[in-house]
Order: sequence, then structure tokens, then C-alpha cells
Amino acid sequence: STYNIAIVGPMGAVGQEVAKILIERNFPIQSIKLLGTSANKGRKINFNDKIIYTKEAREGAFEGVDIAFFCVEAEISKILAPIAISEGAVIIDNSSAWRTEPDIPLIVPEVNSESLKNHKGLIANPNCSTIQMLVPLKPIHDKYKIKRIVVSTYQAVSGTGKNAIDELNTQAKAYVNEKEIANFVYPYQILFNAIPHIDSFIENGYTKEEMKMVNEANKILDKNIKVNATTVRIPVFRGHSESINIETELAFEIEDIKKLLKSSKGIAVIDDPKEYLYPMPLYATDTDDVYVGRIRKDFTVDNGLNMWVVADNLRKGAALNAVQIAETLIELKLL
Ligand code: 2RA
Repeated sequence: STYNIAIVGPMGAVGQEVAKILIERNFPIQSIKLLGTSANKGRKINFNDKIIYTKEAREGAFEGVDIAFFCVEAEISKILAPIAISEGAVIIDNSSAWRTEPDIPLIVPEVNSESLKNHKGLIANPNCSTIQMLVPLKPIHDKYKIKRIVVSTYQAVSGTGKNAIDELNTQAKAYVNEKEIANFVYPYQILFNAIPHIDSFIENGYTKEEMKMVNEANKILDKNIKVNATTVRIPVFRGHSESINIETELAFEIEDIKKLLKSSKGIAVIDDPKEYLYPMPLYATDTDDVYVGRIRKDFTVDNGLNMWVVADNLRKGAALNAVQIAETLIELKLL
């Protein structure tokens, strides 16, 4: 069968990627609606060589929609999601609005698709940095039982949105043309810099982005794992990188870890330092896999492991994961 689809927020970085991936993966589409703000109403968008005009996302817009991909910020999702559900749509939401709600499934298909079973019409897509961390940790946790995760991230500006992509471009051009470098999106110049501040700080000294990784990992993988995160913005356009250190209950051999990861869905192991082979964001851009390399023991503890994990934050980190959730809903007949 085919499905009536809506993309809410089709003009943003994630919304555009959802449209691209739906077409690439030949998603069974009956009809497509592109829903935006009243200001964006009537915009022409080319979807699969068809011109579609954006409509306003409001009461009545979701009538007849089977699956709605929400690619808007949390405040808008909080208003629109209940409307869309009341009009019969199943929502896959990319924002942080619903992720920690106990009865809202927070899904990485390779990790916890069984949690889709009791959805009530709204499924939350995890934060990009959480998704790429959990895909390789899931098979390791199942076999060796992870007890602690310490992660540091190196996040691309596209995670902030199109305005940040434009800002990095503008700063690079200003540098080349020896013009003054201005910053509007971030508190400091991002070009040639590293800003240890993603989203906002909370009272415990961490940022919301860091607490998302902690809370979402505990909800999706295992609430007993101790998780500690430091998230940093770097001047890369696309692709988040993460240095992940874990401790497991059970002993492991590196070769077995590599074999396990190589045989796990959605993972590509690139790990041969002698040949200069390791994951990098420049080469992960526009691809679907989560890349794992620099796999090595942490000799300072009994069962310690270090990995370097890279993925395209707009694809597996957001749009691809959302489309894979929709594919899983169809496969499990949960629509
Ligand atoms: C970021 N993970 O990179 C956050 C939201 N996409 O800014």
C-alpha cells in the first residue's frame, strides 16, 4: 500500500533532507503535503520533479495524512502535534519537545524498534549526537554489558541549521578576503574555533545538548548506564564526530568488538591507522552509515574501550532515522 505523507518544515536543513531521502528510498507515497508557516504559504518546492506549493500547517491541514514528519523546533511541535494526531496522522517528530515523555517512544530502529509497538500516534526522533552514539553501543551492550559511557562530541554547524551553515561560509569568505569576521548565530566566531556550548547551560554546569545525550541514552538503551557528555561545536559543515570511552562488565577482545560491529546493521568499521584509515566527517557527508574507527583498549581500567564515531548528522542523525522509523512502522504494521 501507499501512504499520504506530510513534511512540516520542508524548507529547513532536516526537512529538505527528509524529502530527499523519501525519494531516494522510494518510500511508498500516495500523496505528499509540504506544510509550513503562514509566511511560507504558497512557496513552490520541487518534489521528485513535481512542483508542490507549501500550505499552512494549521487545523485541518492534517486531514487524510497517514504519516507526518515534523522538522520544526520544539515550540511549534508542541502546538501542532496534538492537532495532527487529532486529525489522524502518525507523527515522527525531530524536535526535543517529546523525547523524555515517558509514554512517547524514542526510537533508533537498530536499537529499540520493539518500543514502537505501543505508540499512541507520536514517535520522537532522538538527538543526532545520541543516535550515532547508540548504533555502535547497542551490539556491544548486548554482548558485554556497558556500565559507563564518557563521550566528547565535535559537532558540525548544520546541527544548528541553515543559518549556521551560512555563517561559517560567510566567515570563511571574509577571512579569505581579509574582511572583518562577524558572528550572529554563535556567541563567538566559529571559523578556526571550537565552542564548548551547544544549546543552553543548565544549573548543573552542563548544557541541554549534553543532558540530551545522557537522558536519551538512558531511555533508549539502558537506564542503569552511567553517561557523561561534553558537546562542542566545531567549524565543520556536516557530520558529527564523537570520541566515546566505555567500560563494560564483561571482558572483550578488540578483534571480537570489530567483528561484532562489522556484522551490525548501519555500521561501517574504518579502522586501519597504519593506512591512515579512520572515520572523518568530510567523507561521511551524504552517506547513511555510522562509521567507527580508532577502536582500542583503554588500558587504565579493567574492561575499557575507546572508539571514534562519525555520522552525517542530517541523515542518520535526523532525516534518515526518521524515515527508517516510518519504514519500520509499515513493516511492523503499526500504522
Ligand atoms: C545540534 N544536536 O547539533 C543539535 C541539534 N541538531 O545543534
